[in-house]
Formats: sequence, C-alpha cells, structure tokens
Amino acid sequence: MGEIAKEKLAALLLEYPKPSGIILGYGTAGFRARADTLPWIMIRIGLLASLRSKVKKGEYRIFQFLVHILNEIFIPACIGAMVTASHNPEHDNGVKLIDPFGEMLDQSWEIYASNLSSLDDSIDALWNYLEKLMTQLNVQLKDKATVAIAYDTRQSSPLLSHIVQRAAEIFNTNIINYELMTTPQLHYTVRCYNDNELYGRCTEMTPGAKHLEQLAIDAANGIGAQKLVVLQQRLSDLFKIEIFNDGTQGRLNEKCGADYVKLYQKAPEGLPLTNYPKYCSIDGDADRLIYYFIDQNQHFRMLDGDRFSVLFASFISKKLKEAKLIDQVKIGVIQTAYANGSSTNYVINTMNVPVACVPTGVKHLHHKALDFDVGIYFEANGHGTVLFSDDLKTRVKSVMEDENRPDDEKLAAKQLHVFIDIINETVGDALADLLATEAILCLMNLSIEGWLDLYHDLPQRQLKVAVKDRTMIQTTDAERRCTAPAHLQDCIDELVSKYPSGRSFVRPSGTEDIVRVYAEATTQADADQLADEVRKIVQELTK
Ligand code: 16G
Ligand code: ZN
Repeated sequence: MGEIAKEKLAALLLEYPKPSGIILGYGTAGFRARADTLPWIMIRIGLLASLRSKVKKGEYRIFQFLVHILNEIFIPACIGAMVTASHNPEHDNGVKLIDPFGEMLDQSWEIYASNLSSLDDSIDALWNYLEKLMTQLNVQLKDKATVAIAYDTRQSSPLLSHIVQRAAEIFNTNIINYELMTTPQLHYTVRCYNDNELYGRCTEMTPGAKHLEQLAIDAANGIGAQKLVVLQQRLSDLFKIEIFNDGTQGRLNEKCGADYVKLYQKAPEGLPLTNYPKYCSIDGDADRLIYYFIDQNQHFRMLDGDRFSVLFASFISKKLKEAKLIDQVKIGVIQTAYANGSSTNYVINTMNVPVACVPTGVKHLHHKALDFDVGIYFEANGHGTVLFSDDLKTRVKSVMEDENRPDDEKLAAKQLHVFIDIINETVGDALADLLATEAILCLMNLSIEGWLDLYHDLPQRQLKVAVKDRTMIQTTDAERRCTAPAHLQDCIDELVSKYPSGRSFVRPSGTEDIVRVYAEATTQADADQLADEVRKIVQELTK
C-alpha cells in the first residue's frame, strides 16, 4: 500500500509543483495567497487533513461504546477543509482545516502544516516526514479517514479543492464533497456529522407572529448569496429580504462586502441606498456581518462587531433574568483591542457584564468564550458568535418544560432556547447572526436607530505602516502594549496622555507584511492626529 501511495503522491507533486522560493505559513486564516500560487499547498493540506482525521478516529462519536460493540472502532472523525480567502480579492484563495467539534484546527497542529509547507517537492523527503509524523501520531496509512470539503464561489476554488481531495484520497480517505458552502456552514456541518446529528440540524427560527422589518443585504458577490436565496424563500411569510451583489454581475468582495463597508465606512457599490430601513453586508464566505442605515440627517451609520456583542448580551441577560436563571450564570463578553472603548465601557459599566480582552484572531476569542456559561464574542470586523455551556442549555430546557413555572418564565426560556438553536456555536456565521439580530430587534422592539443609540462610539483611526521587519514589534497584554522595540511603549503612553480618552496600540499584522496602528480619542481630529503621531514613532524606532 505504501509504495502505491508514494507513487501516487510523487505523480501529484509533479502535476502541481511547488514554485521555487515560496514560503507559506499556516496563519490565523490558514494558508492564504494568490490563487495561482496555491495548488501545491493543497496537496499538503489534503495529506494533513487525512492524518488529523485518523488521529481523531472515533473520539468525538457519541455512542462510541455501540460503535465499539459493532467492532467499528476505526470510524474516523470527520475533518473539514474549507477552500476560501474570505473577504480578500477574487484572485486570492486559501484553505483552512476544521477540527471535529467544528472549531479551528488545534494550534498544536499548525506547526505540522507549516512544516509540510516548507518541504519542497522531493518525494523522498516529504515521504520521510510523513512517515515520521505518522509514527509520532501513532497512526498508519491504512487507517481510515474522513474529510469534508467545501469551497466558495471563486473561480479557482473547484480546482484547488479537487487537489485537496486527490491528496487526501492517497491516504485512504473517504471524501464528502459539499461543494459550494459558506465557511460557517462547513464548520457546523462537520460538527453535526461527528455528533451523529445530535448537535443539531440546520434550523431556522420563528421569533413570533410579528412582522420583521425589511432588510437589504449585500452578499459580496459570494457564496452567501446562494444560501440567502434559500433563507429568503423559507422566511418569505415572516420577513422580506432583498439580496444585492448576488454574484450575477460584480466581482467577489470588490467594492462590496462586510470588510469594504467596515474599512471605508461607506455603503458598498451595487446596493442602492433607497428606502430600506436597514442594510447589511456579509463577506465572501459569509462569516462576517456588518449592519448600516441612513439616519434622519442622511448620514451613513454603521453597526460593527462590537454592536452585536452588546445587542446579544443585552438580550441574553434580559431573558436569563426573566427566566430566573441569571444568578447562576457566568456571562462574559470577549473582545480584542480593536473594540471601541465606548463599547467596552458600556458592557462593563451599564450592563454589568465582565469583558475579557484577547489577542486578534477568532481562535483566541473562541477559546476564551469557553470559560463562560454564556461567552459572547465578536471582532470589530463583524465575525463572532455566542457559546453556551452544556449545563446552561440543560437548565434553560428544564425551565422551558417545567409546568410549575409561570408562563413568562417559560416563554423567556423558550426564546433563549430558540436563540441557542439559531446561533452557530462552531464559528461566527453571518447568516445565523443575521437571523439572531433580526429576532432580537423584533423581540426587544428595538429599531436600528435605538440599537445604535445604546452607546456612542469614540472616533477612531486605523493605519498601516510599512516597516523593514514587522517582527521587531512585539506585544503583550492582548496586544495592548508593546514590549519591543525598546521605548516604543513609553513613547505611545506619552502621546496618548495628551488626548482626553485617548487610547492607542500597535501590533504586527498576522495576514500582511505591515504593522497596524490603532488610535481613538474624543474627536475624529484627535484620533487622526494620535494615530499619525504613533505611526511616526513606529517608523522611527523600526528603521
Ligand atoms: C484573520 C482572522 C481575523 C482577524 C484578522 C486580523 C480568522 C478566521 N481570521 O482574518 O479574525 O481579525 O486575521 O488580521 O481568525 P491582521 O492580523 O492582518 O490584522
Ligand atoms: Zn470570511
């Protein structure tokens, strides 16, 4: 078996050779680069997905004991491989692996991904590494594996995912090809598969008899558009949605999508700001969501990730109180340094909910959210979700079903139960978040203006700084403070102290070869100036 597999792999390497001099690390978003430079890495990711599945065999199967009795101990856990470059331009692509619980690939495996990536096309060297890795992981080529593959609407995606499939198949892998899916859908699907569908099935919600307000959605010309059409039809009696940038004309993520709206703080092209009470944008693989509307003064107003945290946390606390569950529940909001200071202040001081700050990157937020019974996390870019502990889920259900409880307590528990059902706990999911948001606005009788008015953002500015070597910048305290180069933090502190409510931090980007500067203050002019002063000092100290 080994010889044949080795030959097949050698042939695949010849077919999709690694360009010379290319270096690609498995970062926060998996592997990501220009699509035409990626085929070779798909071979490595296919192999790795297969190994990961072999290692995780049966571990997450409920009824494992039955499986055992049936002598099928080698049922592998399903690993996901998602081919997408999310909000990045159409010409980029990427791939990332999804672990059995629907979460991102365990950090301890990122190094194997990067090691495989660093090896060139020499079949002997690669084979050698794979054999060593298999010994270390205690798995064999003949062990079965299951890999679920899906991809976004990029032109390059079918070929790239096909390479993942062919590589994985060399390692005795059963492939489930879901073809076109959003990233969160694949996360959720992997989780359901591994839990024998006990975790959930794809469900939608019905918040009550009330009609929801109309919503215009910019689908970034991505995969979300196709999935939104299904929602649109299923929800047509309850909720009228209009889909723009549905992929029939414009290009993926080009002047549209959540990232564009967030970055430029303006409406996307291809979506007319006409008479809709509210609008939203998702990104190319539908895991980010940003809302906006035009206010009475004809100003563009945006609601980003921080706003979802506040809305979701308000709703959940309210329902927990109504269901008389709040006292026993540890609830927390998880943010990054990019969260607007006003949102942090509101959550802590008005809502009395603790806030944890973690480094940028979904995996950090997700991990921290597991510390709570209700862990609400969002990055300012609109990626986020809510995690509920099993214990709380059980308690919510028991209140809902307790005949001795008053009706209002049971109703609140039921609403929480529905919320838990809607939300995609495996990862931030623009479509699930959108449904949850609409349901909450309706149930709390809150308009989009009312939602925006909960607190007032501090003006902020973000800048990119090109430096010789971005790793010169080192940070601590969830990226809020610098430890290197020397004196940088002292200089930032001094600059910040000159501005009322000033705050600023710098961090090396994990996705681009630049350093990012963030500043906020009480006026836009101050925020701009502070950001610029910090930029200068970064340039000075990294020369
Ligand atoms: C990646 C991360 C995102 C983070 C961004 C930061 C995931 C799935 N995505 O896109 O969470 O906000 O990187 O980029 O983790 P930066 O390091 O370039 O600022
Ligand atoms: Zn995305």
